[in-house]
Amino acid sequence: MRLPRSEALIARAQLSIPGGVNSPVRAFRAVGGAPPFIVRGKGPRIFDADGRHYLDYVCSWGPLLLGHRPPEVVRALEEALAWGTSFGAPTEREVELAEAICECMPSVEMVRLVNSGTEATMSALRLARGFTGRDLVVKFDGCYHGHVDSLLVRAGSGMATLGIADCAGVPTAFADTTIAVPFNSAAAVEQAFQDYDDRIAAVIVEPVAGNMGCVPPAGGFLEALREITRRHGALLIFDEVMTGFRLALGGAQQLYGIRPDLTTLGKVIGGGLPVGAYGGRADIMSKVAPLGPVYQAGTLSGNPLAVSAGLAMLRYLKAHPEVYRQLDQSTAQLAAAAPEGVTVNRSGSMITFFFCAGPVTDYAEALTCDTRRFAAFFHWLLERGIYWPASQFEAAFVSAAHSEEDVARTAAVIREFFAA
Ligand code: KE4
Repeated sequence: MRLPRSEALIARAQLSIPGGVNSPVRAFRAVGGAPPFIVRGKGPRIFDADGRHYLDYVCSWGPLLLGHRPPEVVRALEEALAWGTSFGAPTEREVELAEAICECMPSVEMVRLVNSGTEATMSALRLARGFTGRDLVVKFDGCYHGHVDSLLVRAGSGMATLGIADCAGVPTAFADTTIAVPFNSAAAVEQAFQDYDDRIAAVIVEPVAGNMGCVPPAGGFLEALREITRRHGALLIFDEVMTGFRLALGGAQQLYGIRPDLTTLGKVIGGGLPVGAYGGRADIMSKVAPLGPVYQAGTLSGNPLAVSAGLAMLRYLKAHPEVYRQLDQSTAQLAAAAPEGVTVNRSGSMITFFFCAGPVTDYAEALTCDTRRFAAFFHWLLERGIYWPASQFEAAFVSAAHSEEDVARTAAVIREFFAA
């Protein structure tokens, strides 16, 4: 499929931006071809520089649970813009967003707003170390928690997409503070505590993994993490940057009934603008400056525009809980389009078609997939006006703006691929 304007734009972009993109997975390196340059979005659709449009199942990598330019968010932004863009001072609006997050996620007794998921996880790790006085952190192969130095170890998302095992530029001393074990293996976590016991500050996990493709937790896995960390005096951190407010109003922790010590958030809570957050037990959060000795700061943290968009999103979701049932039903329709020999994992409106016989319960199994066949799947969809994540190791996202007809057409195009 030729996209002359986008092809010219990516060539131009590469002269001033590494790879022509501001985030690696956007470069289409794993699937080939020039990425469409997007001009605008509306509802479930995005429109590119060559006049084509697509049903969008990337949804800005998760934030756009209500699709592009939902009226409530646009209105909130217009109102906020009339007052100013940034003050570097407290505002009532950021208190309202913090209160909304705490109300929806009871484990979050206090929360600090930042500007990205990476800032959230980086800060949560520092806080866990400061609170426990311990240095080591357990993470899971294939999970991705943003580009935090010490967490770029056996990470998923763009690192899996590009086949980067361990990131250059991360000092060995930093990487050595991370113990990476297989996802869904409580035994491996138990062993890590046998080996390093009172040196482990925290276990950080995507409660439903999305960055090796979608991999839900095995039965009892999250409960085991909760029990093991509590028994060893370590903190349990749920990285809900992707799952928070997407899988349920209370996130994965509501779905699975687990109360983590800390939670990190992003994506949906910004309504498409840059917001991240970390929060949890008040006794832990009380260690954060200016209350305590764990320092974290940010020029644009709690930015009035971003916070207004996020607050409008959360207020809408609180008033319309039926959205989650709709999202689940739409995504189930897509899952039903997969034939034998393809493994579909999904949780709520997160879904991945793995090109292997399966099951896919961890990173090692995800890596057995036929990524060339995934690339063919990706382009089959793109050429037919469906914009899917450009990597086997990413989750696709359905929005509330995708109509029954949109989803039915997408399922039909997927079926055609497998029948071809
Ligand atoms: P950001 O710094 O990109 O806002 O959030 C980092 C992050 C943290 N935790 C989880 C569970 C995440 O999924 C992410 C970011 N997700 C990727 C998509 N898999 C962002 C897309 C990109 O890197 O361009």
